[in-house]
Amino acid sequence: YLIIGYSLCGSKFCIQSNYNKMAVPAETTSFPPLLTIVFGFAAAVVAILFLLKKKRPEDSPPTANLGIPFIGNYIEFAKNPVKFIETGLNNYGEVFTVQMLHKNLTFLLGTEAATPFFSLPDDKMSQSEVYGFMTPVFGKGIVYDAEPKKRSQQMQCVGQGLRSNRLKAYVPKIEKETIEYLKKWGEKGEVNLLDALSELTILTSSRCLHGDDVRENLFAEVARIYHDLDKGVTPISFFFPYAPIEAHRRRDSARQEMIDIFSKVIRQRRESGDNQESRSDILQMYIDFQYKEDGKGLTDEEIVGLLIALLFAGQHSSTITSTWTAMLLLHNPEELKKVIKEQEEIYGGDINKIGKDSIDFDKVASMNALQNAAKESLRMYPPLIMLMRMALDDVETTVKGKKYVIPKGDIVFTSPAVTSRMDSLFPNANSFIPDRFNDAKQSAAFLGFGGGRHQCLGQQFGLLQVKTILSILFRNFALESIEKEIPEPDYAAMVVGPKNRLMVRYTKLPGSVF
Ligand code: X2N
Repeated sequence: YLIIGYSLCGSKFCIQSNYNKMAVPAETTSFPPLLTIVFGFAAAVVAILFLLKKKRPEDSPPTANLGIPFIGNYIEFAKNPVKFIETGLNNYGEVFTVQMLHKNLTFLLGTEAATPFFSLPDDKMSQSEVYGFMTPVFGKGIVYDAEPKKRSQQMQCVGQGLRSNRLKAYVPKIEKETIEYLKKWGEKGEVNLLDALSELTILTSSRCLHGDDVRENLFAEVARIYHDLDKGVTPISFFFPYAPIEAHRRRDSARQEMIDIFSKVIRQRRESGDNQESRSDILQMYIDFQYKEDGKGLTDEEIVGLLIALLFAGQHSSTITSTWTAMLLLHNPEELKKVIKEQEEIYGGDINKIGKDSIDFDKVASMNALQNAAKESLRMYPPLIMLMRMALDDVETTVKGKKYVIPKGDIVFTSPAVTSRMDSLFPNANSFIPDRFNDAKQSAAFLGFGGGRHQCLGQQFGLLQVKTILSILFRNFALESIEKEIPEPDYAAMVVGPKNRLMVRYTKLPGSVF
C-alpha cells in the first residue's frame, strides 16, 4: 500500500525526492488533482493500519485468503457471501479468520465450532456493536441499542406477546385478513407469489401487532412509512449506517412519522381506557407494560421502536418463508401430497370440500407436515444467511477437540445458510426432505431461528402465521408453479429471499369459502 500510495502521489505530485525533482516537469508539480490526494491518503491510512496491526497469537484460528490480496476478501464477500463462507469452510475448515480491511472476521461453522457463539453471555459475545446498523431504524435505546438490563426487560415484553396463550387470539385475525385478501383472486389466474404473500403478510402482521383500529383506519399510511424504513436498510447501511444518502434521509423521517402516528393512537387508547380484554393486540400489551425495577411504563418512542422492530423482523422472514414453502411444495409433488392429506385428516374431508371450514389454534398446532415443510424451507433458504457477534474477550472454541482462541475484538460470524447445507449435519442437504425434522439430531442442528441464548422470539408466531396462511391457501385453491426452476436466492439483499419473480397459476376449489 505504501508503494501504491507513493507511486500514485509521485506520478503527478512532487514529493521531496531527487528522483521526482529531476523527472517531473515543473508545471505538473504545482497542484495535485483531488483524486490523487484522496487516493494517496486512503492508501497511506490503510498502510498504517496494516503496519500497526498486532500479530495474532499462535492458537488463534487460521487466516484465510479468499481473493486477490488486500481487497479481494471484501469483493468476494460482497458478491456472494454464502459462496465466500463455503469456500472458506472447504479450504480452511470450520473455524477460520478473514481480514477485511483493518477488521478480523472469524467464522464459526457447524455445531461444535459455533457452540460459544450461541451459548456465551453478552459480555463475551455481544450483539450491540455488530447490529448497530439497525439502530437508526428501530430507534435509540431499542433492542440491540438498549443497555443490558433494559434490553432483557424489553425482550421479555416482546416474548410475552409472541408466545403460547397469546397466540390463540391471533389465528382469527390472520384468518380474517387471509380470506379478505384471497377473495380478490377470483376463479382462476396467475400471480407473483412473492408479491402476493408480501402484501398478505403485512396485512396480517398489522392486525395482530397494531390492532383493529390502526389496521382499519391507518393501514395505507403505516404501510407507506414502513416501506421507507425498509428501503433504508441497504448493504451501504451495513457498513455506514449514517451515510448521507437519500435512503437514509427517508428512513429517518419515516421513523419520526411512525412516532407521530402511533403517539396519537396510544393517547386515544389511554384516554378511552382500553385494556387487554378489549384489545388483544401487541400494541395494547406494550401500552400496559411496566418495567420490573421501577414500575415505569414504556415511553411512546420505545413502544413505536418495538413495533417497528417486530414489523421489520416479521415482514421479511414470514413472507420469504411462506413463499419458499409453497414453491418447494409445488416442485415436490410427493411432499405436497402429504401436506394436503394432513389438511384432509384435520378437517375430516376431501380437499375440494374443506375450504369453507374455519381454522383455530389447535388445528394449526396439529399441522405437523406443513410445519416440517416450512422448517425445511427455512433450512434450505434461511432469510438470515449470517448472524454476528463481537468478541468482547478472548473466546475459546474447539473443532474435533482441537482448541482455538478467538482474540478479543474479532467480529464473529456464523452462517445458518452454510451450516444448513453441511451433509455431516443434514444428510442429502441439498434435497427438500421435510420429514428430516422428525429426527431429533437434525432438529437440534436446525438454525433457521438461530439458537441458544438469543434464539428467535418470534418463531412460534412466525410458524403460526405461515401455517395459517398456507392452510387457507391450499384448501381454497389448486396451485401450479409456472416457473420451471426454483429461483436462486438473492444474496445481495440484507434479508435473503428468492431472486426472481415466482409466478403461480391458481384455480379456485369447489369447496372454497369464496
Ligand atoms: C458489491 C456496498 O457489500 O453495495 F430485525 F426485533 C428485529 C441481517 C445480520 C443481515 C446480518 C450482504 C453485506 C451483502 C453487504 C428484532 C426476523 C431482528 C430476526 C452487497 C456491492 C435483525 C449483514 C446480511 C451483511 C448480509 C440482524 C432480524 N427475526 N428478522 N453488495 O440481522 O435479527 C430484527 C431481531 C442481520 C445481516 C451483506 C452486502 C430482532 C455489499 C455494495 C456492495 N447481513 N450482509 N430478524 N453487499 N455490496 C433481526 C437479527 C438482526
